Parts: sequence; structure tokens; C-alpha cells
Amino acid sequence: MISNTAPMPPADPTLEATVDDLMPQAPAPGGQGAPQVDSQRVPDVVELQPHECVELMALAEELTVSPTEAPELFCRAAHRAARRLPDRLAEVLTDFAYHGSHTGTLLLDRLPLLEPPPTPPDNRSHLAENTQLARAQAIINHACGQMVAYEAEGHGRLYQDMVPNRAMALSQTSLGSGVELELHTEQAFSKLRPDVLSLACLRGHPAAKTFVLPAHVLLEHMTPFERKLLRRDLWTTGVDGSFKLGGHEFKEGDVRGPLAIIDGAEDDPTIVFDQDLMSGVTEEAGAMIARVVDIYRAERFSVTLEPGQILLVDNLRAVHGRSPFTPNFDGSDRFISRSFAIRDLVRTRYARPANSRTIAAEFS
Ligand SMILES: O=C(O)CCC(=O)C(=O)O
Ligand SMILES: [Fe+2]
Repeated sequence: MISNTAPMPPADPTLEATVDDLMPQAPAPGGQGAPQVDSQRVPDVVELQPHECVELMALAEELTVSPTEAPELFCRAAHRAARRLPDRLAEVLTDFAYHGSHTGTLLLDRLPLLEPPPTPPDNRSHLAENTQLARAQAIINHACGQMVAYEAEGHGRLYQDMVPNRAMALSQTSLGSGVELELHTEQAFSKLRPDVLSLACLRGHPAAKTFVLPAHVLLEHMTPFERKLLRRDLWTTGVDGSFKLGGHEFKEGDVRGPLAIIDGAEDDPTIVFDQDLMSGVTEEAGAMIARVVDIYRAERFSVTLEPGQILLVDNLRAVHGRSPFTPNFDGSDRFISRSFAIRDLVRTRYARPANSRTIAAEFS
């Protein structure tokens, strides 16, 4: 029984749902110490219980390997730690990793947070990875899959300091702020895209909303004809700007596809989309891009990340974006520890030289 088969809440196009709206009505599985999990009621928000916080942070404390100096050892240690997570948490994360959630996200709330370092002006100082929250994030990630780094993006690190950067303010990258970050699948262009996008909030900004639209909600608002069209290979997509900053060449070139926007089971659809970089190969396909964006604007829900929260985005079943916000560029700005998990490490082996944790740029 998978969570996607549970009845959906009625869609109201006049409302942009918040995470609060999406809180489960029933008590969280195992909340009263019961180890049994009813996978039909997997919560999209997991409020960590005090004992779960204590256990998670104790595991994070033991994770002393450097993710930069020894990425493989770090990931192995995080993976071992993930096996020792409290039962309810491990079960909820595994369920999310394999079956998704109604909202295409899972928000872990109320992790303890020590005062983070001042927000750096760019992603070159790699500060997030040394915080306790990021270590806890690695353990959470490894309960959902395996962390990997991408050589071509974010200096090839397991963790990226996601901060507003003045020079990139108007860019369609995670370092932007002054314009809406348009709707996308993370790495829509790449077949080695992550399965889970993991965002741990060290500092928030009240205007920075992470928007998410699950594929099933999109399809509920499409006609049967449009649903069929979306499953045909009718779109090409360019390579993300953030992967081009290092001047890398890609084996598969700079334009990918044609590919389908929707794939997977009728009752558990997957999605690949990029508002900025996709084009239709026919006029009809081109018009569908605007159609998807219109539905996204009406039906998306938003999360305003707060310090101590970790947002997991299902990069197969949901697409995401972010509102614009106004940074101060004074060390107090939004600061997110960004990382990625994939479920099947073996599938990416050809792209990871010497079985390292890094997907070589040419294979992205
Ligand atoms: O800033 C955010 O909340 C999301 C940005 C984004 O698209 C990402 O991290 O992949
Ligand atoms: Fe993204």
C-alpha cells in the first residue's frame, strides 16, 4: 500500500496551501511510541519528538569525518548512522524515499540549531558542512538514499552553501534572489539528476518561499488529451547555468532530449520540467509549457523555511521553484545547506571515477 493511493485533499484553486494546511489530521505514525506505521498516513511534516531530536543529534555528533577531505568515508559513516535512527523516523524517511508523499515534500521540523556562522557572500567558503544541522542532514539523506556530489556544480562538494549572491541576484540559479526562481526539476537536463533535494535551513528569510507542485496535482488539472501529450517525447532542455559556470564540456551536449514531461505509473506519475530551459518540438508542445506554469501558479504550495528545518523535495514526483526576496548582503541573509541523495548508487557508477562520490562533469 503506498501513500500515493490515499485520497487527495480537494484542490481549491483560490488557495495557495501552506505546510500548515497540509499537516496530517491524524496523529503522526508511531507518535505514541507505537512502532507500527500506517503508510497511508505518512505525514508531509514530521515534527521531531524530543527523544528523536536527542538521538539524531547524538548521531550527528559522532559524525566527525570531514565531507570535504574524505567524502566516501563521510557518506559511509552517515549511512551507518542512518541505520541507528529511531524507528519511526527511519520508517517515515524510507517511505518518503520509495513512495513519495502527497505534497512531494517532507519537512522535518524542530531540529536543534546552534548559532550558525555569518552567512557568507557566495558558495566558496563551504561553511554549512561543518554545522551540526548539516551533519544531521547527512544522516537524514542517507535514510533516503546516498549522497552524491556533482563536479560541475557548487565546486563539486557534497554540500553547497546556498546563499544569496550579489552578482548572481538576477540569475536562474540557487544563488539568485531578485527574481523568482522559475519552476524546475533539479537537473532536468541530466539522467543522473538527484532523487531527493535536501535543504537544511541555517537562516531563513520571511519572503523566501520554496514553491512545490507534485506531478499528480498537475495532472488532476489537465484534460485526458493533455495528459497523453505530456507522456510523449516532445520537449528538449538545455543545461542549467550553474553547471556551465566551470566551462565544462558534456558528453551528451548542451541540448538534451526530446523527452517527455510525465512518465511513470498512472497512479504515481513522475515529472521532468524546466520553465527556463525547456522548449517544445512542436507548437502544441511549446504551448504546454505555459499551461504547466499556469497550473503551477494556481496550485503550488509554499514552504517558508525556518532555522532548524530540513525540507526534502521528491525530485521525481514534484517540481519546485522559489519566490524572489531581498537580501541585505551583510552576513544575516538566508543560509541553506543544500545537498542531494540518489537511491541507486550503482546506476551512476560509470560517471563516478574510482567509485568516488562525485559525478564527473562530463557525465552531467
Ligand atoms: O531556495 C530555495 O528554497 C530552492 C532553491 C532551489 O531551487 C534549489 O535549491 O534547488
Ligand atoms: Fe532547484
